[in-house]
Amino acid sequence: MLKFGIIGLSQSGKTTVFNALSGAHAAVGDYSTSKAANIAVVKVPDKRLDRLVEIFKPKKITHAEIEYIDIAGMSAGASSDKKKEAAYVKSIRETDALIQIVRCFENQNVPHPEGSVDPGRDITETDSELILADLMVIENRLAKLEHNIKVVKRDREEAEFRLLSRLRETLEAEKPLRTLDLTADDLKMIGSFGFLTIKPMLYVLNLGEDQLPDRAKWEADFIDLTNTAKSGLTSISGSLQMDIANLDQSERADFMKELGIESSASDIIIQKSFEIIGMIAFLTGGEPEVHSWPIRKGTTAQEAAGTIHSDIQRGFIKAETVSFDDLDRLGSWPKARETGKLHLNGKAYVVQDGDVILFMFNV
Ligand SMILES: Nc1nc2c(ncn2[C@@H]2O[C@H](COP(=O)(O)OP(=O)(O)OP(=O)(O)O)[C@@H](O)[C@H]2O)c(=O)[nH]1
Ligand SMILES: [Mg+2]
Repeated sequence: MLKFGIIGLSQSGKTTVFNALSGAHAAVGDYSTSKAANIAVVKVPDKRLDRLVEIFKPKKITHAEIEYIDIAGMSAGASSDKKKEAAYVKSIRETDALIQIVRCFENQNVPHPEGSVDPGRDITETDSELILADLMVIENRLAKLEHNIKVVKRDREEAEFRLLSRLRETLEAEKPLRTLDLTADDLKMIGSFGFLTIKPMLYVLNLGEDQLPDRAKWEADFIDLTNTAKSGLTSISGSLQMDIANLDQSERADFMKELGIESSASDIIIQKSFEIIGMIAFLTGGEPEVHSWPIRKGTTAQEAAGTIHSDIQRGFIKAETVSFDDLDRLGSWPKARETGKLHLNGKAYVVQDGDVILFMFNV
């Protein structure tokens, strides 16, 4: 399952947003003395599943899921406390993508660790910690490579040296690695390092209720953060959204309407989470279950089969595929077959968003 880490300075509203996302009730503010990470699994909304339910009348509906981890707060200068920093970096290393909560709200009762509210400064600070951690990994590896190359010249090590030098330049210019255009070969070469700044990042401006009317202006101020496909930006009011998440389904719509809020935090953030990580979903349908499966763009049919079960991947024969739009229009699997909209794809077929697939396999 995809893991998203929620990071940001202490008291920026991480746990509040976590609760808003997951409907959980983790303690916030002064009550958040426990430093264990909060973890929640959240369903990804997908309207296409509703239509599949009409078509297949299944016993069970399963949404794609994302795991959110509220990573224990990093106070300013965490890097001076080696043990704390190591734990912080380790939890981040284990995630697939990051969500950075940026405090914009003013609140006299919640002192900012830096003494003032300054979102730009906080972003720089949080990003710099990650950049430093990556730089350290690169410096160590470069030193080793330099030594090795002196002893024996090896093409592979020289190529790695060149690539890492390029990454170092980027980091020294205080840019995260996600801003680089790296080839598949490059990524393979550096895959084992677990770089932090290469992970997709969603910046979430945490606005006070009073700042909500100026949402567009706040987002415009930070739009530069989204100059790569692997980063995104949104704004919400964390505490309002947490209240919304705590309401019953029936009260929720009215409350949101009253406040002029169109989408819930979970809808906004989950959607954006999916986008920055380059995720799509394929669907499976039948009488027992309709199911939405998250995969990365570019995943082949055989790899996609593996997300369901390793046996299906191993014994893969064909993937019978119809696009959601065709199935939606035609209304049934037999109809899709009759009209030639059902395609038999081999293992190298690149799965498209919304493909409805029936895997044929042999074990
Ligand atoms: N006014 C206002 N207060 C907020 C908002 N979001 C969070 N707070 C308050 O800020 C305080 C800190 O929120 P938390 O969610 O605990 O922050 P955190 O980042 O998890 O803090 P640590 O885990 O200690 O690092 C709490 O008292 C929240 O009620 C908001 O949108 N508006
Ligand atoms: Mg917290």
